[in-house]
Amino acid sequence: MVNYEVRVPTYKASAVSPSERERILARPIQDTQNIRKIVEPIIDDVKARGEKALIECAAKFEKAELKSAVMKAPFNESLMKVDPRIREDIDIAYNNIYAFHSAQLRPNISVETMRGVVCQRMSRPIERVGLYIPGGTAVLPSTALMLGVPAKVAGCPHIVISTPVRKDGTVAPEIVYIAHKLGAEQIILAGGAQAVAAMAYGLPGIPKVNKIFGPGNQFVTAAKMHVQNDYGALVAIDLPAGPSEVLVIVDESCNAESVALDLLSQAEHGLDSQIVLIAVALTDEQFDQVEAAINHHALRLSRSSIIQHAIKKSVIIRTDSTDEAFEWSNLYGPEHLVLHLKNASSYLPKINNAGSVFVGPWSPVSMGDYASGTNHTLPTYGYASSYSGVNTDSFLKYITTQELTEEGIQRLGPSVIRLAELEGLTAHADAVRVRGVKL
Ligand code: HSO
Ligand code: ZN
Repeated sequence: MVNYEVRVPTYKASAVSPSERERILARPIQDTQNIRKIVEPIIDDVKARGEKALIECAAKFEKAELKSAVMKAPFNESLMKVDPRIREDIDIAYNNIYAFHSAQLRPNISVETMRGVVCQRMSRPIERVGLYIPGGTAVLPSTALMLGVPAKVAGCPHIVISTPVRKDGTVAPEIVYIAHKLGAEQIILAGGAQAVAAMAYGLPGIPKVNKIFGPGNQFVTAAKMHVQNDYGALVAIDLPAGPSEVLVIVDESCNAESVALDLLSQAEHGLDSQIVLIAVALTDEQFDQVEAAINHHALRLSRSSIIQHAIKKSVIIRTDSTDEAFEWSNLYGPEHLVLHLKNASSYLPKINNAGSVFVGPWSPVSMGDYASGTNHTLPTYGYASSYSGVNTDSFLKYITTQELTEEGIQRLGPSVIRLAELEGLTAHADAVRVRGVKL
């Protein structure tokens, strides 16, 4: 056996009891108590002092001096000078994301549930949406696309973006270009909890938003949870986003290099990213090849130190069958699930819990992260068992309507009167009786 410098803890599925499975797959525990203690005073400060507080935060956290913490559209051309090739790439990604998210729009529905009783459902865009674009260890214009394009598709009339500035006080020109393409009205120059607070409570000239979207570090997530629970803010959030993660299932058909890089592409996101590899019936020789590739690339890549840290909390499971592999995968509920399996698409029916699935050897997560058309804002931390990733519906509300004819109320009214009286709600019953319905 080779002595690798980067070693991911490896288990044989057959030697693991069901209760141990959960322990092995546990995500690192997050210390939410302490984070809340840091985040809440920041939120209160932004709520009380608005832009002044944001300017101070930029000095403290981004080490940037700002005169104003808001950029209003139309954004100056000089702020969106993007390499023409990159501009084209952004446009290609934009169009693919647009196409996939437009196809998600659903027609209004109308159903005559009984003769004379017509129920309808119509959608309306959320009026004001706030999109958080993280800065931190990587600038993420792709996230601006992933949040902004579905907002556009849904028809949201007011889009606000919030993103931390770089040290020189500017925003990456790619983000400004995308904000311009989306028709965003303002860019709030703030990151972290302060950005969330600014969007939730508004600033002079910028009304509060109705829903906040976007991934971020633990402070951003804690702030989103906080404002969501504040009746004063009356603001919704997309989903509780956490560190990136990927689970890759491989069989003997896999290419070791591709597998290694699919894993490491998510490990490079952050120190707390997690990767899981499930190897189905590999020979020791094949398995060693995969491990060697992980080791080789983990040491070679530009974000090697982040990767090596993330890998420590990651696991490899060796199973005998694909059925077992999918049991593990469904238990984990990965944000990204990659299938390096022969006839990969035939396994889709076995998947119950996953944010987004990457099927077969030609579908690395990177494609979905940037440009294929699916969204990259996905449930992490096991939330894939109950949440969907961001999609066009995330930017819409549905309103139901009903219209009854006189015949309709005569037919259905007696049942409603009896049900209302059963509940002791006589005004409900009388609202039907007064219209001439008799039992
Ligand atoms: N994989 C990330 C999204 C992203 N990747 C942005 C590259 N840029 C979500 O977990
Ligand atoms: Zn990614």
